[in-house]
Formats: sequence, structure tokens, C-alpha cells
Amino acid sequence: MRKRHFLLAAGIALSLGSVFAGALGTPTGKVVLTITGKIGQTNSPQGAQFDMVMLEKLPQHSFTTLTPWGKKPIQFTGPLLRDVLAAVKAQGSVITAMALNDYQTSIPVEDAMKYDMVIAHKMNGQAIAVKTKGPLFIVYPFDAKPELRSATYYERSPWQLKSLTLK
Ligand SMILES: Nc1nc2c(c(=O)[nH]1)N[C@H]1C(S)=C(S)[C@@H](COP(=O)(O)O)O[C@H]1N2
Ligand SMILES: [Mo]
Repeated sequence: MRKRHFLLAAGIALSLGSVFAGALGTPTGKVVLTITGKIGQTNSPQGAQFDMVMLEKLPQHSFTTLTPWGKKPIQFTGPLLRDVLAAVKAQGSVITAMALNDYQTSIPVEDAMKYDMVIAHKMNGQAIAVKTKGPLFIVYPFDAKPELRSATYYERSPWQLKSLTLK
């Protein structure tokens, strides 16, 4: 290839790369979360893919709350769902969340704006094993608002989360 053509090709590859990756970066480790549907920022033909490091680089948020999943309060840590939605330039009004066990639930985008929901990757400071509802678990701060302590919100809290689709 002549030098001018090489530079042109390199330039096109660079600009295509930035259309995909943008501020999102690209996963180097195992993909743990894929976001598809009405989003303005992707980093792969499959949509926006995240490995654990990418989720850990976003601002982290922790809270401790009682849950329906145990008798003791649990501390959850992870990025705010609303920050993850912003990172992919999410549009639409409903999120369909899918879990590894094929559980599926709908979360209104408005919930993520109203409540400090996290995509937890740690429970009580420890990475969450798949058999203990990991590696990712969307949780509401159930103890922060009395209305959150209801089946409506428990059902919108998928553990073993694998993907989100914006509709
Ligand atoms: N991955 C996954 N998340 C899930 C579920 C499930 O089956 N799989 N069940 C949901 C429902 S219906 C409720 S009420 C709460 C509590 O479920 P549990 O009482 O079965 O633990 O978790 C929600 N999150
Ligand atoms: Mo449920």
C-alpha cells in the first residue's frame, strides 16, 4: 500500500473506532453486561458492551438495605443505573432487563432517575458469585423510601443480570 493510502485507511479506521467506542471504551475482559435498543452510544455491533473494569471505572455508589433475599441488611456497591444509562446515551422509557436464568423484568427509566438504583457488582464488599445472584444485581435502595419495600420493586430487581434493552 502506498503511504498516502495507508494514512487514509488508518484515518478511516480511527474515526470508525471512535464512532463505536466514544467515551465508553471497549471491553478487554469478559463481557458481563450488554445494552441494546434505543441507545446513542455503542462500542460493538452488538450494542454497548461492558466488562467489570468498565463498570468499576464509573463513579461507585454504596448503600446498605434490608432485602427480601436475606434476614440481615446487605451492602450493595456499583455504578448508579442512571450513570450507566447516561454512558450509553439511553433513550426510550422502559428498560427490559434479562438475567442469566432467563428471568425478564421491565424497569421504567423514570425509576432510575427518581431512585439511586445501582447495578451492584459487590455485596458486603465482595464480588458476587453467579451462584449467589451475581455477577451483577440491579437493586433499589429499598430502605430509603417506604414505597420501595413492595413486590413491585422487588420484581424489578434482577440478579444475575446479563442485558438491558431500551424501548
Ligand atoms: N435473576 C432473577 N432475578 C429475580 C427473580 C428471578 O427469578 N431471577 N425473581 C424476581 C422476583 S419475582 C422477586 S419478588 C424478587 C425476589 O425473588 P425471590 O423471593 O424468589 O428471591 O427477585 C426478583 N429478581
Ligand atoms: Mo415475585
